Amino acid sequence: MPLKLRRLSHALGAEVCEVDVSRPMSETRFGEIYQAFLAHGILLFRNQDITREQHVEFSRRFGELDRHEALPRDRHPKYPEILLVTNEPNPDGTPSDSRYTGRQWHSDMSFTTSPSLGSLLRCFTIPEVGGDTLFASMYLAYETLSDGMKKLIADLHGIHLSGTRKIANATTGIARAEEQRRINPPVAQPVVRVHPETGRKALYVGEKVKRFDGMTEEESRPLIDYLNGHATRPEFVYRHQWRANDILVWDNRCTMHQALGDFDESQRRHMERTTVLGTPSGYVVADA
Ligand SMILES: O=C(O)CCC(=O)C(=O)O
Repeated sequence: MPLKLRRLSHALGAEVCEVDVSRPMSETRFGEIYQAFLAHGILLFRNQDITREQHVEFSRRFGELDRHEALPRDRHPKYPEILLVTNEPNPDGTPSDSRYTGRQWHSDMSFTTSPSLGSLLRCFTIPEVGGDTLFASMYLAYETLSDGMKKLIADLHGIHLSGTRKIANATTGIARAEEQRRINPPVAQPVVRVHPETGRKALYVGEKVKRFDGMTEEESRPLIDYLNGHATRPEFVYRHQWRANDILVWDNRCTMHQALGDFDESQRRHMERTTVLGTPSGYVVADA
């Protein structure tokens, strides 16, 4: 039976219907899923009531998994391949470190020299309303730029910082951001990346970019803001409304995403992510 897909938006995304990711899957069937992943940028699997072991096992089909050495605070205590994105307080009652993860446009692990190929986020608990995630097609973002702009940005490198996030509570957020920057020095990434598998060019920016290498922050800011604003125009974006047991897989090489904080923070939102390692990209810079 051919793989059943339902497109999620004009720009990107498809739901894979009638597949249980915890069941044994042939190479042929996984090959079809992987081709759909390359074609659509994000894939949604609904109703996946699976164990953490099954989440990790299915993720490994996409490639070697990150053990999240760069984000030690957010790792699951028993499963280093799983990263927590949760507002459930810690066992000692202190607020979770990861409760504001992803509240800015980004592509996972862009602040390292091996940025992620893809991520698989599983939804456990979602607030009554809100807590959606936005995804943008960075292929469309690049392809719709003028020839002049494409020429201007062709050789630019953006300096990506870890731990730059919009935070409601400055106290815990600042300590965390400082620790993350100690572990992850700034990394310059090409502003235009060629997708290693599809060969298509994609814009590679986001809100972690502080400036362009060789330019001041003041000089860089207007162009960074322009590119981020252009990339996240509504016509390039899919907004995902989560249900418990959704698994969403995204290709970090041609999409970026942002978790929205538009929900009642007294309600629980608990997600768990695996991160597939990508190919080397970018270089460390001494000074951001
Ligand atoms: O919680 C979400 O919706 C997205 C989390 C996120 O941005 C990430 O895992 O990189």
